[in-house]
Amino acid sequence: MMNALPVIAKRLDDANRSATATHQLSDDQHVDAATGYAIQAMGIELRQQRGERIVGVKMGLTSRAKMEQVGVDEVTWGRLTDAMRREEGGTLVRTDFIHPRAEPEIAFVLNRRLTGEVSMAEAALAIEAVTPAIEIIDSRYENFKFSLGDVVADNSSSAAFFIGSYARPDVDITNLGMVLSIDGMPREVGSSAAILGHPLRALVAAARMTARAGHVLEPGDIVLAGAATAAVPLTPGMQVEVEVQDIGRVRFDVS
Ligand code: OOG
Ligand code: MG
Repeated sequence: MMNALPVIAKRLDDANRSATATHQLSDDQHVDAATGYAIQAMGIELRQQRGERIVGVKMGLTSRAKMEQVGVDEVTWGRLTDAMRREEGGTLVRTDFIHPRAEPEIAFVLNRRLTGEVSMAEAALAIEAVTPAIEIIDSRYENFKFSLGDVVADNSSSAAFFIGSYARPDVDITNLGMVLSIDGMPREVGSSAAILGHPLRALVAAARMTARAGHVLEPGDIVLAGAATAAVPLTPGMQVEVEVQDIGRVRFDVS
């Protein structure tokens, strides 16, 4: 039985709001990436109808470590809303999520519109600030298992994010150490170079891929470049911190 796309978008939205996993779309029908993006847009519209505002985008699967962890080897993107943003140093409630994982990331804050085919130099000029970031991903699918179309439909697993303090836009981000620590002990260690060879490429990809969907990156938007390492499952009591060399730290607790 083929389900209409709005029905699927609603099922994923319900799964998110009730923190209850749902079965993969590919159990019922094949969903390609283009269909996945159409479902994602419908799901975001449901959020907007509840008053949420788009504040940027997240890039996903921009590093080999991430691609290998979930078995999907294409770069994806999703939308970030104001309701997904969490206070730096704050507390994340484990039961608000299905099976949350934390990822060490770098975020860009934009100072101008950026859309379509842009060069690395143009992308660099659009950066107001660079910040350390943590993305919380929480696949709405059972066992965190999905195909490319499935994960795209599910807003690329995005659930929440933390942004640290702003660093100057001209800091060299080519090859910075990135450490995700749990309770003060390093758990995942990587380099910003793992993100498409240079995290700026994630911003170039964001401008290009979002434009295909008619989405434009606006001044003030936040763009998460994607995780440099595998994601770490969260359990109550954990203290999570990400440090990005030369940029700074960002942390939160899990209750
Ligand atoms: C897909 C989202 C991946 C990243 O930073 O690579 C992602 C997933 O792993 O569930 O956010
Ligand atoms: Mg991510």
